[in-house]
Amino acid sequence: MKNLLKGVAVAALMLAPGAAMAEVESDEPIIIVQNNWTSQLVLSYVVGKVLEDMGYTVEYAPSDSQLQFQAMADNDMDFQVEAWEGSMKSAFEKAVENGMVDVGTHSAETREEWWIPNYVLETCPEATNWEGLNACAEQFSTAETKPNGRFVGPPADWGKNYADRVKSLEMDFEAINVGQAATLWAELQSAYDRKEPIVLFNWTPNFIESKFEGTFVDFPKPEPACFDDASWGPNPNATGDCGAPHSGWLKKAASPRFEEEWPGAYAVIEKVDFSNAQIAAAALMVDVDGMEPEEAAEAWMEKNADVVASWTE
Ligand code: TMO
Repeated sequence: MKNLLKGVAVAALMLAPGAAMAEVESDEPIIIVQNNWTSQLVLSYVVGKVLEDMGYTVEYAPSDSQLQFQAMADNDMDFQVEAWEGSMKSAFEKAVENGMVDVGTHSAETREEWWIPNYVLETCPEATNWEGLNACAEQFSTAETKPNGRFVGPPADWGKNYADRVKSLEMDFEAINVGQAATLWAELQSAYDRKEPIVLFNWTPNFIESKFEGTFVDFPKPEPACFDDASWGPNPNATGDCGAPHSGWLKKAASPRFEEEWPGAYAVIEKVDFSNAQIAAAALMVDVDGMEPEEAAEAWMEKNADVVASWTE
């Protein structure tokens, strides 16, 4: 018993210098939001680990991609590393009106949209455009959607626009939404192996571009009027008859309490800035190399040690 206590005391002494170095403004946990796609999970761990190394207490909490922003405005969650314009703009902007903090825009340029593998162009050469794609809708039909084509749509919390477009543009498609990202890739792989026509939701930066050759489908470019003026766009009787932005922003968001409670950590999240290549690499480590997101975060930090160091300078 005595020896055990002695051991504990020695361990405590050994920890002491580190603990002293790691003095932070508050031990209250910083709650980092986790979503349901890979790069977001990996990069959340990257930022979380940097903050933990500085001595902050970090917790992770899964959240819906739309509801997360109001939760941050309410100080129920504290940080989101990847807010995407295409799927989250309106929920993001509403939450900013309610107090959520826009912590700035990454260098990365993003796109979320209907997407086809390039071999599809052999049988439907105009499919890079929504009207051309629609003309070949039957090629994409399944037993479930016949005679309409099937659009393999995103999980519900990535927004309704992508599926609703079928209605507002009166397309001969039916959106069949998946429950999780992994189903998108399984559908793509199985079609790809057999060179079968497929159109699915995809985004960039992602691991997809290093594994599959493909193209986004162009829809009418979005303008605010597309969503509040029915007369705008190809369908004079419907709103939402447009696509997602071709070069969308990627933002960081924080709770109103963040800067006050953890100013040293806030200085870090302000500096965090990911490029397209850095985000794609994070996804690839998991979706191609098979790492767990947390393990991928460690590997990512090793590869990008200079980037990580620049956040805490
Ligand atoms: C929200 N996402 C990046 C998966 O399109």
